[in-house]
Amino acid sequence: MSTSRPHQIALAVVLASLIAGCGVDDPVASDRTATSPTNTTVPTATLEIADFAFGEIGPLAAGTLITVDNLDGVGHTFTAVDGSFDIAFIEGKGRQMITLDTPGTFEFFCNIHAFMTGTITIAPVG
Ligand SMILES: [Cu+2]
Repeated sequence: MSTSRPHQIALAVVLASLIAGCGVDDPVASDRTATSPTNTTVPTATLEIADFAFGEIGPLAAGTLITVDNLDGVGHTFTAVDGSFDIAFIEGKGRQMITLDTPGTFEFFCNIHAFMTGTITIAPVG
């Protein structure tokens, strides 16, 4: 009978430390929630790839989060001619994201199908 007591005490200690752990974590979680509104102000844009061609993408503000959406069944890359950015592989029907922070006009191409080209302009913020 009394042999089960140490078990119960150990369980109680584990539960108490788990509950205490949750109490410590909660303020951190609410801090993260409090800072999230600033994250939602990041501008976003989508660049589609379809039929072995890049779609149009207008001038974007520096820091825009760009989703490159590959609608083709084969892989492509999103590669700057000057090497300033490179998504080395976007699988067929896949998508990847990249943030371009440096203002300027950049020519890009697909490193697998070099005939796929485009131009993107990144405008300075402010
Ligand atoms: Cu390609």
